Amino acid sequence: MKLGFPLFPDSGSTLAPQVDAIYFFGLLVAAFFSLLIAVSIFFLAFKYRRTPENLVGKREKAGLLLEITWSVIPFGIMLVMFGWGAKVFFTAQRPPENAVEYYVTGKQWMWKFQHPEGRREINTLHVPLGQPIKLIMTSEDVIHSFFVPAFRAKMDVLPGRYTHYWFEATKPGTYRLFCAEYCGAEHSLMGGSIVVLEPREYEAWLAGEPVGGAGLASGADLFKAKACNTCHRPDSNLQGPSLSGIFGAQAELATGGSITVDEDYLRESILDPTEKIVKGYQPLMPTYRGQLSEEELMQLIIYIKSMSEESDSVGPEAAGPRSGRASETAS
Ligand code: HEC
Ligand SMILES: [Cu+2]
Repeated sequence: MKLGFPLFPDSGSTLAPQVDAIYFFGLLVAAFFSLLIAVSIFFLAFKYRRTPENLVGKREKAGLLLEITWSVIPFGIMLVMFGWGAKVFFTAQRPPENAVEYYVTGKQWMWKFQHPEGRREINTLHVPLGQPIKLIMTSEDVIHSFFVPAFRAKMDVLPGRYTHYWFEATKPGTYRLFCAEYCGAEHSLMGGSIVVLEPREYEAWLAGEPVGGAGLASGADLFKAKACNTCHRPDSNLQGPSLSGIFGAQAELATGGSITVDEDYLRESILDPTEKIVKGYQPLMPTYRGQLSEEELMQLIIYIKSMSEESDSVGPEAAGPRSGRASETAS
């Protein structure tokens, strides 16, 4: 469909054709019924126009069969739209298992990115082709929204919690990124681009970039600088529980019950340590609210997650036995 002007945004992700298909289906149904109704109005108005001067209207009995037909058919079409829409929605909301995690911080008025290998970028994100990519996103200040029209996906970026976005790019190229939530004076300038590279080119690009970024300490450094290690040695239970292998596992709480350790739980544990106390421990941990930027918090969370990965490779014993915690990865 070449019209000389962009009727449709470029299509660049595995999700795009699915979203377009359901969009066109909706459009087709709407166009068909609009036409049917418009034509019927004119046809019936003409057919039943008053010919003899003294003709008056008479009431028609409603036909039951007709009533049922024009209720059941639209209902069926709506159900198709609902079922199909739900399927595409779930696909869009659930990152595939093998997705690689990238981190995004929105800030008035820029996007900051961090690669899994630690590379950092502002307003431009390089990603490899054909690899599902999961973005873990938060905001330093107000609500932003991450929107790449070519990927047909959009997700709000909220202060104080993490939201997720995923895509798998289907062709190399540069795709525009927009902030889709009015966020202040320079909202319209808060954009950027996603650069999709062939996997080999991506490797070459990565190799040429320095790890880490100016002025931002790594999670491991922050863990020492903020004295987390005085209570949480990675390999032992001192005053605080060992953090090795906790990500994705269940945390047993002093109040009873348990909770899956995810990014939001780690965030809360650091900013509001007294909110959920780990079973068997005293509420000794000081709050770090106001002492860490969103980006620093993210570095700490990435670091704690990486401890989990290490413990996966050496086995649960090497990471220290954890009382009262059932790791999903430990067999
Ligand atoms: C004074 C000692 C102390 C310091 C310093 C400390 N913590 Fe803690 N931390 C604890 C204790 C005790 C607990 C368990 C009780 C609780 O849940 O508050 C805990 C719990 C946690 C948990 C929840 C763990 C779980 O198993 O569910 C996380 C995550 C955590 N701390 C991270 C950190 C980070 C990151 C830092 C540094 C920025 C830090 N802590 C600094 C003592 C400390
Ligand atoms: Cu914004």
